Amino acid sequence: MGILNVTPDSFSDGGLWVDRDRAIRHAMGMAQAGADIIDIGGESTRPGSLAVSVEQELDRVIPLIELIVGETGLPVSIDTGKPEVMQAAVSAGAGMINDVYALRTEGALETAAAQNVPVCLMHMQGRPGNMQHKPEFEDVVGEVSDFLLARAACCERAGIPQQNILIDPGFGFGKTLRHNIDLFKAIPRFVATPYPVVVGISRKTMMGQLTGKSVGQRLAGSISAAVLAAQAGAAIVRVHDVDETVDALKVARELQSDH
Ligand code: PT1
Repeated sequence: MGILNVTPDSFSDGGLWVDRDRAIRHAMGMAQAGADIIDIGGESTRPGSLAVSVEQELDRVIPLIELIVGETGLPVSIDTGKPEVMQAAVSAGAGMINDVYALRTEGALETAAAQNVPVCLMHMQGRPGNMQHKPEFEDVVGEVSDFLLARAACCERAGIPQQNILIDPGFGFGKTLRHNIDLFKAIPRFVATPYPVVVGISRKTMMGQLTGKSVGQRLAGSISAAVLAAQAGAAIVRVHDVDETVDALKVARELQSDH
């Protein structure tokens, strides 16, 4: 899964058109490089980020979804917690909903169920604005796993078929380095549930903590984590660097296969 952030570039004076053109070229590049899904998000959820309005998010993502589905032919996933955006995105051609709030926003569960597309449920402690303030768990793997299974059960009760539900431990979302490491090592436990597992770790703070590198220097660390996640059974890895990650996954797969 290739990441396409469509949060405006404050350094560009071309407005939405320049950003749109750049976004489409980036999506085409990821498709060419072997992405299977493009994940489009119009609201940052990294630590300390602030919410944007429904109108702003719709303006950013909806015109792009149609273009990117048309140009790349790839399934597009919409990274949003807002029911209005979920609905409009699927109408515009998105084939998957990726919600870091795990459909807990008012109206999101019902709206997602009505769209008839796969949904990715992610665990987060707190909200993006405050989640890294003082993350605390007694048993991070148990708590994250209980939360995801409870949300998946809610989805099934709301009419989302089991085969349309994916789960994601939410690396970096209200977690210390220790929590993230414990969760990463427990990927096989999440894989043992009925739900395919999504792992998003690319360029995150934990990569910086493990390597001492700034955000632009975390490629090797991120690839290493993506390969290990896939080896542990993750179905989808959400990454910025599609070309490099696809190569790494191809090599790892060939050098490990029994045939
Ligand atoms: C993710 C994810 C996501 N991450 C899914 N969707 C982000 N399913 C957005 C940091 O520690 O992991 N899974 N959508 C981006 N969020 C973050 C969080 C970015 C933490 C950076 C950090 O640096």
